[in-house]
Amino acid sequence: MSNEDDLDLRSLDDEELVAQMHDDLYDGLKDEVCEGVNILLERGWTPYRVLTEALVEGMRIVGIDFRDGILFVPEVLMAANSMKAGMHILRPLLVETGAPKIGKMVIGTVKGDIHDIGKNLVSMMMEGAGFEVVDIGINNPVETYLAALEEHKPDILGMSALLTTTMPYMKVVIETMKDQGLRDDYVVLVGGAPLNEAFAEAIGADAYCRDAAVAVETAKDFMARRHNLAGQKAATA
Ligand code: B1M
Repeated sequence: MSNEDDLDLRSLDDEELVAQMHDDLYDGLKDEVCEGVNILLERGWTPYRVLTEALVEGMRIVGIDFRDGILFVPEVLMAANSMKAGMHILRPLLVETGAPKIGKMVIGTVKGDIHDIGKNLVSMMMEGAGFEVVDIGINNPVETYLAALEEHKPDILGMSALLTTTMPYMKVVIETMKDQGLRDDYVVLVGGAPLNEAFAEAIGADAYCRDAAVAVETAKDFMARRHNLAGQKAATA
């Protein structure tokens, strides 16, 4: 402890500690958030539980006050950086499962949109489930998506959008894929807070993924279908 006013996070029970971590995330206290993550891991929490209950829930609270004009961009950026620091500790633990590679995904946030926490989380969880993930970052125009598909030849294209103003750009990407005769070569999964199933269907995506866990399950499902199809074709050839 550096001074007498510092709170000893270790003295808190799990519930108090998680509540304190929500406060620390809200206040953009990166070191404290990281310390909390480490303490919960030491107490035997799974990385996924720390991620969802301490970090994602904390960011949900930040989102509400951002929406209501109580927090502004600089504060939210600090909260986001604290969340990223916590995710950085969890990443190797979520990713190193030793699972055999079951498919490949290119993922990126669409043009005009710089939100990347959710996308990063999806990437981590997908890697942990045995997918090879090529993350092309934020603010991607259609050309960047197409170049990444050409270069990496994935099974899945994942797109993320957090703004109602940027989500329509997903349609631009899908329509361009159609125009170039590429659409059916890939499974297209989309996600982000303002999306829903009806939107995904309307733009011609294969599925909407509500969160990272759903993204993993959906991706696995599509890979299994692809393998079954390939098996059937081989059997009838
Ligand atoms: Co922004 N922002 N933001 N922001 N921001 C939102 C999205 C907003 C809802 C806040 C609010 O008003 N309540 C609002 C959008 C409103 C709207 O469109 N109707 C908003 C706004 C308005 C803005 C600016 C315009 C603010 C301004 O400048 N005036 C600006 C836009 C910048 C831009 O992109 N051009 C802006 C900026 C920022 C920061 C830079 C400060 C920061 C981003 C930092 C960063 O990402 N590096 C930020 C943040 C942090 C948020 C909130 C608070 C949190 C987003 C987040 O990280 N959530 C957000 C409020 C909210 O969403 N409730 C908000 C945690 C994350 C784990 O969840 O991203 O939903 P999420 O991801 C989930 C699922 O959605 C899904 O799985 C993830 C994990 O479970 N998923 C996928 C996501 N992508 C997927 C892709 C897939 C599958 C699933 O592919 C297969």
